[in-house]
Amino acid sequence: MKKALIIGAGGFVGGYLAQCLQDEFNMEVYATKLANTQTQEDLSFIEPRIYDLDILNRNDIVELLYAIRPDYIFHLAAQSSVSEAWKNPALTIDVNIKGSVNVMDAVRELYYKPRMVIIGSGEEYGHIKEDETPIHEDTKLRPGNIYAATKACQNMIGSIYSKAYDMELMLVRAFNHVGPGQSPIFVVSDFCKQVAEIEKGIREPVMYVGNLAARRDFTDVRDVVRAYGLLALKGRAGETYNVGSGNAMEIRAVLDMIISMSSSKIEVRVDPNKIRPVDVPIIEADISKIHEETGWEPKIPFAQTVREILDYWRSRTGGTDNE
Ligand code: A2R
Repeated sequence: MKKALIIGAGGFVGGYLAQCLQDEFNMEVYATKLANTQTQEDLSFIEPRIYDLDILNRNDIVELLYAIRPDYIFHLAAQSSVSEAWKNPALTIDVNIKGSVNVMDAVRELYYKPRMVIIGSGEEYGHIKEDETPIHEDTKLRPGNIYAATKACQNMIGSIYSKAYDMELMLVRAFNHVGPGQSPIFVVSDFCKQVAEIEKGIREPVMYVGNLAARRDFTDVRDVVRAYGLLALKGRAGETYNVGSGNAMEIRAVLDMIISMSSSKIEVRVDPNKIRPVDVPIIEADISKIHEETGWEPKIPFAQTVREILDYWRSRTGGTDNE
């Protein structure tokens, strides 16, 4: 059985990826998380193969790689929030750039060549011109925020490591992924949580929203992790692959869909705190490259994902049920 190591599995995507690699790709899954933090998804099904690891400590990465000797490595560890990156740019640069270099460099030191998938972001493209949509992997990068700049840098260094050291690194630009369990700092989860709280009567029937005109490309996290597995098996070294739905949705339409799934009467109000300093009007992926090379395409309809996220928050929200 092939061994897969997920670095940074304590977050939203890690649990889904672990489940997918085990069930759909028949791999023995190992995972790392930050010490003293609760994992967001239940990882108990891979116990005891869960290790504490801070990617800022290069030597700890080397030690762990020698102990496990994984065939595949999935690098998810990151400061993954755009808004947090505005508040804490230095930490974001440390984790997303220095930390990622530590991981690549530790892998370079191994006596064999594991295949590694490094997760970047659709945000790397930044200020996209209208005639560049949907965005192909070769489009010029114009990152519009700190998080995006760190992920663009990770991608460039990954591409250099792959060529310079003949490493099997596949570089992903993941567009917005959503699903049950995602933190409410992300827009779809935020909206669904607010609706669930309104339904239970623990919040006034008003939704607080940011910029509703932005258009984003949303994919169910379970489709996203399947793409990562396929790239580990079939991706070409040094290549960058978009992973998204190929379909940008206006945030206003997402909000309307979520509100239409509730019987509560809800007013919408703009909260200036939810508007980011710089926003990118449209982000939509061209997913033809990953489709042609691995056969991947998203399968789960967006409305199904939204309903599951809404039900997730309904099941976790207390109060008087008004529905
Ligand atoms: O900050 P925490 O406690 O949530 O931990 C995050 C972890 N992490 C680290 N792991 C090792 N060493 C570090 N210095 C370090 N700093 C943070 O990486 C978290 O458990 C994990 C990333 O998970 P999420 O933030 O939930 O991101 P998600 O949604 O799972 O996305 C995975 C990847 C990331 O590279 C995103 O930037 C990309 O997909 O979209």
